[in-house]
Amino acid sequence: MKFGHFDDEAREYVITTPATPLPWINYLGTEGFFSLISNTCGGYSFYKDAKLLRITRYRYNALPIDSNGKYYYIKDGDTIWNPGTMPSKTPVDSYECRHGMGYSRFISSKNGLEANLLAFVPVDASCEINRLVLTNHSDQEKQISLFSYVEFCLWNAMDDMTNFQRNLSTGEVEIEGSTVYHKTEYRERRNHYSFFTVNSDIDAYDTSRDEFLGLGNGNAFPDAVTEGKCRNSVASGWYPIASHQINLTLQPGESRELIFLLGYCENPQDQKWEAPNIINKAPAHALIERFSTEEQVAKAFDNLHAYWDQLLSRYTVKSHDPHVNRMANIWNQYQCMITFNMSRSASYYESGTGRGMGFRDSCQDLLGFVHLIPERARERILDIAATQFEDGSAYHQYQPLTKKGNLDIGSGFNDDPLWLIAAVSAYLKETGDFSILDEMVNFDNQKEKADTLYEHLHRSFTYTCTHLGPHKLPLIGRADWNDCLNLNCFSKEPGESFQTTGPSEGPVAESVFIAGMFVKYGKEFADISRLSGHEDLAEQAESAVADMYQTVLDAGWDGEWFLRAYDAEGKKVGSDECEEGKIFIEPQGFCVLAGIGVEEGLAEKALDSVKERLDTKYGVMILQPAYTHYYLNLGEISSYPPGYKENAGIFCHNNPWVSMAETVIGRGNRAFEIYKKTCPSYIEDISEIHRTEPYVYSQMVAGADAKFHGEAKNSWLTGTAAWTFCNLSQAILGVQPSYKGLTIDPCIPEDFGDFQLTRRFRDAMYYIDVVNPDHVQKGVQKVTVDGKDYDGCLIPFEAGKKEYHVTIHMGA
Ligand code: BGC
Ligand code: IFM
Repeated sequence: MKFGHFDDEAREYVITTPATPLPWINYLGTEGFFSLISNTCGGYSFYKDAKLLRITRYRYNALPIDSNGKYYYIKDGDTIWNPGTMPSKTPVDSYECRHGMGYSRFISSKNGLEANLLAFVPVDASCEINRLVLTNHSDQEKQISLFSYVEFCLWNAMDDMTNFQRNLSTGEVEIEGSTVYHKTEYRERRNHYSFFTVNSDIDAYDTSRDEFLGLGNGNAFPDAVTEGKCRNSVASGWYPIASHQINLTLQPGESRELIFLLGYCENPQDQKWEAPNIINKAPAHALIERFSTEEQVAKAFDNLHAYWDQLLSRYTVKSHDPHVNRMANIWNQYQCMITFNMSRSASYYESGTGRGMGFRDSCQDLLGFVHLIPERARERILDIAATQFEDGSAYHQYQPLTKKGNLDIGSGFNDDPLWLIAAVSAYLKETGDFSILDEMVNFDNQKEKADTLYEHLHRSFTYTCTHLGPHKLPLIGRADWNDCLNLNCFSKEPGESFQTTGPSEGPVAESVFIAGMFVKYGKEFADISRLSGHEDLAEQAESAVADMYQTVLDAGWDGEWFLRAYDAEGKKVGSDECEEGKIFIEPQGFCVLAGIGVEEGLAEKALDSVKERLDTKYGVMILQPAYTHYYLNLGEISSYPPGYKENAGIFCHNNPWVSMAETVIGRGNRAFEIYKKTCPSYIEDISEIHRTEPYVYSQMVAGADAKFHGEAKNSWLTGTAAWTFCNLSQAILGVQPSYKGLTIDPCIPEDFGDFQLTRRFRDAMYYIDVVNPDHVQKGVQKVTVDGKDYDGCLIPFEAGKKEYHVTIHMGA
């Protein structure tokens, strides 16, 4: 069952009922000012950091679900309704929500009045524009009152939810014409404020929530709206809001366009402490000036379109499969941008108050983003690397605003360092910009401790070499990619946090997954070293990688698949010997991706075992059999009921690893079969089972052991976005950036047919035609570049050459 449909031409998902199984959201904003917006107008805004600079308030665990947002109430006679239906939930006569690239549009009508609300954040301004067009389609004159509503958050969202003894006394606002300024904290910090304005005269306003809603009232039917009269209240402490009342008379057929603007302003740093205790309104006035006319707003919206046109033109596919085209050309890339911007901070499943940027998460997000805006990828890499410690280990998370490591979580996830190599190698391949390696980067953000980015990579690599366990496999530390595989926590008592460090952290548990990573990214480190003139280190790295390869064969192979780990007592995890958790997905995917066991015939065996033991119609599960009870020696993983999350859920993130691994051994049919199972567009028809947004990936789908097998959770912010984009674009469709050029070597299902691709690579455009007359799954028989036969699939990049016309003839 569907709750809408794709409009590929407009690059929108059109939701046709407000009653989606869960709020289906979108993100507005590209760099600083961001908003989350659901299909019923719920959500919130923040500037750069969802925890520290939260502009509007959201309520978690709220009833009704998703019941705070930027709302417009229309009072038409006795009827009160909202364009997105919330919060009044008054049934409307028609409803449509269109989520597009950086904007959302709500078109609904009631009693002959149509509301068309467009919400977006301009590409180069720190504000959200809400353009509301009201049209009277009835044959009677209408006299209506319109009320806007935003509830301000007192900036630090965590503090805002907890520290009431202080916060109920700090709220301050100021009203100037149609503009409500929210200036709480300005008294103390004098550096930022927000405002909410409209480009029209207003009849009244409110800034005190209690006055507007009425004491003890929810926001569905505010007293001021029911009575048709705002109180002109000026908040002092308590709960500051902004509401404008605008009374309108609309003749039959008449429209009225209103532009609401929620802005965020900062004072220049040097004014910070000298400014008197009144806000400097100049930046707000300048913003309001820029977006107060219909033409200006139309132009800003066009610019947003142009921004996305340009980004999405960097990689385009035309195949016979509409799902592939839609995901590759639109939604998968869009989600890669969102995960790059948000990391794991703000979604409807991450409150924006806990996790900020993840070291491993953001490094992986870069894999799917770097082709879009390489300059921002560069900047991000340097930020991430600056949270690394001198010994190569790293803070697991950091705060987006301060860019400082998160002390509460600390370090100790032993896969983290290697992800930095993954990110940097992807950047180098995409851009050829080796100068990044010479950038001086701090350790732990301390100026006195700095070295080149290359040296950071060297320390990442060395960290694994110097942290090997009894089998010479990498020590797992607190966990590897699988956060919940806490093999050193055997002495933890029930109720103790999994995240604490201390004496219970046993030193010896080992990870075969990290070994796979080390082989894969160790080779990259060797290549980077050689290409940047560190031949001695390249050779050392190659030899360490070769040793690890052998170690995996000796101590990491279980007979039919790769072992997962050894626990703190040296017992196997993910082995046929285990009663539960006999096989895990991660090492099968990653070891094969690293090339381990391909020549030895083990790769095929491992992937066959995955198909036999982990496959379901909704995707590949992370492990089997599920853990049915809690294991002290395994940690958080067994705390989940069977089938959920890391305990035998379908973790969408590592499905592409297995799909890509299949392409390593040339099985395009199977690679694509795996791709399809979790692909949003392919499973749109089962939205009532899947439940999360059908246009983006979710982190997890409940596995076969779960009561709600097939139900997804945690949409949007997941490494799945980047990895599936890599899988589809690089492994299946086969266009892989490499240090010297573009390698083109598709691995597709037999019946996939021919396809065309365009790919911007550095400053050139590649126009690629793939023909497959013999319907092979893999294999390139002939290559032509600009009409001339060419030897090999690597088409070297030549400086100055702006266009490449490539034909790839696949064949046996
Ligand atoms: C979750 C994991 C997550 C981890 C983050 C755990 O509670 O279950 O999925 O990766 O927290 O540190
Ligand atoms: O690898 C992690 C990721 O960092 C956060 N989400 C869950 C994954 C698996 O535990």
